[in-house]
Amino acid sequence: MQSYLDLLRDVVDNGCDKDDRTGVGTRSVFGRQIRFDLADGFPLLTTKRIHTRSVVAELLWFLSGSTDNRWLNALGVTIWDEWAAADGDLGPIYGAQWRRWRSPDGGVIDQIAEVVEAVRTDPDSRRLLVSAWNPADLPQPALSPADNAAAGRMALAPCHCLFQFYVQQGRLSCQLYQRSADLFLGVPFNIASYALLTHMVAQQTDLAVGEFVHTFGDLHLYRNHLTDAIVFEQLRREPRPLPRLAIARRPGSLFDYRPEDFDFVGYQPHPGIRAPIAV
Ligand code: THF
Repeated sequence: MQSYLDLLRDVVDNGCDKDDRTGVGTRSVFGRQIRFDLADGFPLLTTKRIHTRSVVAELLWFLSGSTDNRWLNALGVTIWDEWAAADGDLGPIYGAQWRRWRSPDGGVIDQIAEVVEAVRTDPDSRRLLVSAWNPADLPQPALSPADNAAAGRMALAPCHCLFQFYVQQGRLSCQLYQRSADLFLGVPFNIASYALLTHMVAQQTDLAVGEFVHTFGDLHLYRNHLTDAIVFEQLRREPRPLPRLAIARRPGSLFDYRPEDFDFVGYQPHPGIRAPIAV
């Protein structure tokens, strides 16, 4: 995960100050890319502890098609609490777009089921894409996240908004385009989440894992993370060997995994670092 620390350094050294929607302010660069060969180990940050239970639960929640924060809360996960309406609703965010993109004829498109089937039947396809960016459902900037959700719009515009699979020599790779990336808090989650998804899709399609390629638009550090106890503490730490992902069984479909199916074997991170989340 040296490449993650290099990105931190890059934003600290080359970023420009920018105001943002949340009012916190960021230091930001535009257009970066990192890549991980998933055969070399699971890309889970070792220079601070990542809460893998939250990563796994959030991905299973997206895959279930749910956009109800109470589903996550039931598993003890609170990372979406700040954006939910009073009844837990988040509007048509990732789960809704991935599994139930509304088509003009009134039907719905299950992008995830279709892409898994296409990886299986047409692995050379150059159309193995899933988009969460649905302009018709974007939030209205004047409303709060909870008010947008209550109005049937996304509480938050998708940050990780487009991904593509690619098959070569029996290996499945995935590239993500992330338009907006909170490098300290969100990105370690996002890397782990898409690496996990790639492992799951590979298992379901009888492929080995290839690379995870992570492409960033606005890549930023929130100003309140640029402190000696947060970003600079992490930069002083030495990366440790990556864990290995063990999947306990092979469920019947991509939608049948359970949290206890995943084990991050040999994960020995440095201690966690608390940081405030920008809402
Ligand atoms: N908003 C912002 N400002 N950053 C984000 O990364 C982000 N997301 C999702 C939606 N809005 C965002 C939410 N994802 C944490 C991690 C990921 C989140 C939200 C919060 C977080 O607080 N992590 C802590 C605690 C972990 C835990 O409680 O399990 C951490 O130390 O990692 C990015 O897609």
